[in-house]
Amino acid sequence: MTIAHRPNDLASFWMPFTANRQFKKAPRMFVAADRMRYRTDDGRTVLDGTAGLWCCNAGHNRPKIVEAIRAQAGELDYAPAFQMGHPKAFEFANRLVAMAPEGFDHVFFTNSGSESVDTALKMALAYHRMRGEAQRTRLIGRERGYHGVNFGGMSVGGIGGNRKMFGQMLPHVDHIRHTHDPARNAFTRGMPEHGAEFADELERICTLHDPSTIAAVIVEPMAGSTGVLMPPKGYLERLRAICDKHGILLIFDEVITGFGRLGTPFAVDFFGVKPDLFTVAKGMTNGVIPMGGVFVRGAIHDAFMNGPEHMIEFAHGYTYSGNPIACAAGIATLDTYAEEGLLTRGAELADYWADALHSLKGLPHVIDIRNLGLIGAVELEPIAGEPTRRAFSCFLDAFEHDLLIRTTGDIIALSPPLIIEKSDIDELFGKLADVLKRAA
Ligand code: PXG
Ligand code: PLP
Repeated sequence: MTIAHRPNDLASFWMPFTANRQFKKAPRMFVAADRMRYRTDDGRTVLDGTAGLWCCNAGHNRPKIVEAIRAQAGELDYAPAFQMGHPKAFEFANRLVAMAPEGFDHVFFTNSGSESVDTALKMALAYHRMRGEAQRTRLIGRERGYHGVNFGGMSVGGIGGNRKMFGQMLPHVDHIRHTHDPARNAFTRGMPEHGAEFADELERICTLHDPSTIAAVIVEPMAGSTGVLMPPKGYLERLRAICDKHGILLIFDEVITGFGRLGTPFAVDFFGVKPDLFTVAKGMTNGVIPMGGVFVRGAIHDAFMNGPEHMIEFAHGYTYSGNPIACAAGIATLDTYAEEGLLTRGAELADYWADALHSLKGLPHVIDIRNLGLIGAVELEPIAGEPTRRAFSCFLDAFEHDLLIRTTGDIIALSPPLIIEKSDIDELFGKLADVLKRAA
């Protein structure tokens, strides 16, 4: 194959969530990808330990998806999203609702996880207003939560570094504490035993603000971006019970957990706790075309379907909501998942994955290891006075040794394509063990 030439000027592109100056001094470029592996511009093959950014769940360059995009582009490239329809949007929505947990009868289309979150928050506020509870304007998130980067998601998000530069954000937002408790839970396999009681903080916040002012609580059922925090056993059930008691909507942000990451189609299936709305993106189209969505229970949708029929019920939507090429990619993605059993493959591999991951215990600087489904995290002791440097050095070293990992703070996060084979798992953890042994 031909290798693309390095662009000779990297200055124009202001890269997202990137150390731009470091990158541009020593660029890391992918030029092709197939199944489990990327190809770099210097001709190396790199094992994808992160499914891109938690999104290429069926791996790369999947023929059905590629073909669907080509065909759709040649047939109907774009149709107006407002007041007009096209068949693929309805077909994709039907397919999604058919595979969603029972009761989620409708899906609203967006173009990213961030847009999905802001859409879900707006739905929650509007829903209460429709029902005559316009005083429910408060939104509750959680420390260390990640809900994207738009103003709504950032406001309910709880990662300090993502918030501190951007002023006041939304008013009337509060946060419950995060669930990380290494003193009691370090090196737990699967869900931690301790910490269900952290959910009770929601009750305290309800008392403080008056629960009848709270519209919704939003959490990631498994917190990904902050460095992979599994919900303690019983925790999500308690959140659900407190929300029910006070008439508060519960939103799960399934942007990472959706589409097979935990070995079930959705985290709702895995944990057996049902929110009122849940957000998706990423794996919805295998990451190939930007797309996201919000799944909604029938009763919430129906509350909007009042008033004169010629009136728009929900004043919200994006130019690219339900874009035809995105929908075609999404349908082909669901076909690929179904044909290859990928949405439950994580469950088959979870034990093998967990064994390999936890074998890293005892290597230098490793202070915690966490796993669930096909997700893994290795938490490293930070270098004194230089947080994030150790993990970032591991990321660079892994890349030089043909392995793509992701780091956040001093945590290494792993989330491979769900097509991963046992031999790939061996290779991944063999390489990662070497990285950790070399780590300063
Ligand atoms: N909610 C959750 C739970 C997410 O994980 C978003 C919303 C925002 O999605 P968009 O599509 O707007 O990026 C996310 C995204 C990482 C990483 O390495 C995680 C995300 C994005 C990029 C990197 O942890 N999560
Ligand atoms: N800004 C302007 C000036 C617009 O006209 C629009 C959409 O029409 C937007 C922002 C929103 O763009 P999008 O629908 O892609 O989110």
